[in-house]
Amino acid sequence: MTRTLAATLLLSTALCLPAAAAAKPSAREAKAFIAEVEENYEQLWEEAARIAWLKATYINFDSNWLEAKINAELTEIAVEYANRAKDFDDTRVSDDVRRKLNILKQSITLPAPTRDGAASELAAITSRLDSAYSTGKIDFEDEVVPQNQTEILMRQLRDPAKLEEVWTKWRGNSVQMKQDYVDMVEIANAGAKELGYDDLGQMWRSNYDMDPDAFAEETDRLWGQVEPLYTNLQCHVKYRLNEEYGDEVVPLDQPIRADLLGNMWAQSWGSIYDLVAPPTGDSESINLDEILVAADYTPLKITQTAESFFTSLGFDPLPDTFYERSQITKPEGREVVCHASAWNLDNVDDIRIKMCTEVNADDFRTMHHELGHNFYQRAYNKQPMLFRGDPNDGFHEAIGDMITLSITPEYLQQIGLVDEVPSADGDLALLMNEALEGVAFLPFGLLVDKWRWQVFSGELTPETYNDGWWALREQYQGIRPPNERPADAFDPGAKYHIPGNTPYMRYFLARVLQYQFYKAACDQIGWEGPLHRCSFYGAEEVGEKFNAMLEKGNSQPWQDSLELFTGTREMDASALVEYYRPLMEWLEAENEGRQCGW
Ligand code: X8Z
Ligand code: ZN
Repeated sequence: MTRTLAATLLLSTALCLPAAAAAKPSAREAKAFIAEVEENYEQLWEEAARIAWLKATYINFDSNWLEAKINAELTEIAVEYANRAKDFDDTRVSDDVRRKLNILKQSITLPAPTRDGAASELAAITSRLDSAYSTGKIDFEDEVVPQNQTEILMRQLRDPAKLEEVWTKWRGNSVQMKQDYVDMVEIANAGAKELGYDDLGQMWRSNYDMDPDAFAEETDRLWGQVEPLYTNLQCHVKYRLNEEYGDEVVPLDQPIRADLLGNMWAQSWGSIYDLVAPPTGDSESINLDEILVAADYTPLKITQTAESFFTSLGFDPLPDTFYERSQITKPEGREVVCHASAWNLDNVDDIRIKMCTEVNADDFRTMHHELGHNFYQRAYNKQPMLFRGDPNDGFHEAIGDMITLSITPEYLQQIGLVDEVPSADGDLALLMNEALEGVAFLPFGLLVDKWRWQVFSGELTPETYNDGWWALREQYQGIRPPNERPADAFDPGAKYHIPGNTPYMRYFLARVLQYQFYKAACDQIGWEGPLHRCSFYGAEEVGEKFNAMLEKGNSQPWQDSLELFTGTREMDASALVEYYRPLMEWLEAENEGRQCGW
């Protein structure tokens, strides 16, 4: 079927060419072209999604083969469509058609050049890279440890030598990815250039309803808003780690060793909360890890709890097929991609998650994140095919994260997970807990694509990939590797989104948007207390307004969608800064006289 479909597309393209060359194509032809694309994509995306699901939940030779084949076809068609869309650059068309033409030109994550075989080569490489990550394993203490368990070790271990061992061994797995990555960059860059971009980084940055250079400046502006908060948090954490591990492991005049922060990539630091906790006064601090276990939560119960937050806002419950078809826990006896993701298999309501859920606070949060994707996908499923998406990829990542900010002690009490709500004395503890996720993440969220932008532009070469990575890690995060990195190291490959080729600036944007959405929701319910205590659980009026934004999908510029829900047209981190103000004041006092910065 797919073969026939591809043949049809090529044939119709060939028939179009003489007309396009002879005269400027008409608005009517543009409309007909879009109708053809949307009809074809409706079938093709579903087929590709079902194959991708099969591969992600059952990695083997054949599923890799199928995935590479369909991805090659998809890339070829997408590039073909992008080129045909360019033919209408000078045609006067309606706003909707223009937006769809732009989507076709800008939204290919990895374009291939049109030369024979390029799309297949690219697809074979990307399938290999993705599988190499997910099936990676290390030997540790006489056991073979799979990828998702290495993450758990980094959360739980406290012995610096063991942490260094796990950290280093996991990075041994990505050495094999380097050549594939280099080849992939070359092919995809050539594809971007053929489509008229300087390089793939510029193509990625062009997808934000603004000039690509202005977008890069926008990310720096947002970082500038939050940098003082991050610098203060980093400083406090460095001093507490120094108290725990001593001067040799944590010298105060150096960036922090990356393996000591309770996370494989030092991107969120919630697991070392106990080491950095502020005083809680008389109130008991809330430890969600312990609470979930004590309350006999299961992965399924975590899923249902997250779902019920959304239904409390007036969203319809998830369909039965969600529970029948999702991968909620890691299956036995086969290889899967454990990195969490949310899917819509038929672009309508065959929505699912794929996770290897464990009962802990991290996965409780991730579950809300993933369901945010699913509820968003279902909200925009009545849009035309090309508008079924978000207008700015930070939106998709921010929906569930906005909900997680509503997981306040009052909310946990409402759902029976805690008996008593801590007094205001406990606020600093709560804010610190949240900051180890929401603030610690910010520079990481920013730098992953800063690195890729440098790779795609050629500013970094394969010889300097790794040093360039660590230069950014030091510059933005103030961290350093625990040992000298070998010449063949490819440390970026140890992070899923690099071999998985998922753009990452979206997560940085989401960390900003999440607080903007949250503050707007709190304003809508008339909340007057400190921002961090607001929960909009059960507020159907918020759900209604939120849904009005979500159901627009990608049919309008993100500025319009943002304005619809928040009343402002700019991304702005001041809600985040307001949320953490009490913590910032405390951190500044703590850090007085300390050697901050790096
Ligand atoms: O990849 C994810 C989600 C799936 S979209 C689990 N996140 C980023 C990561 O894990 O690195 C969520 C936070 C950032
Ligand atoms: Zn996500």
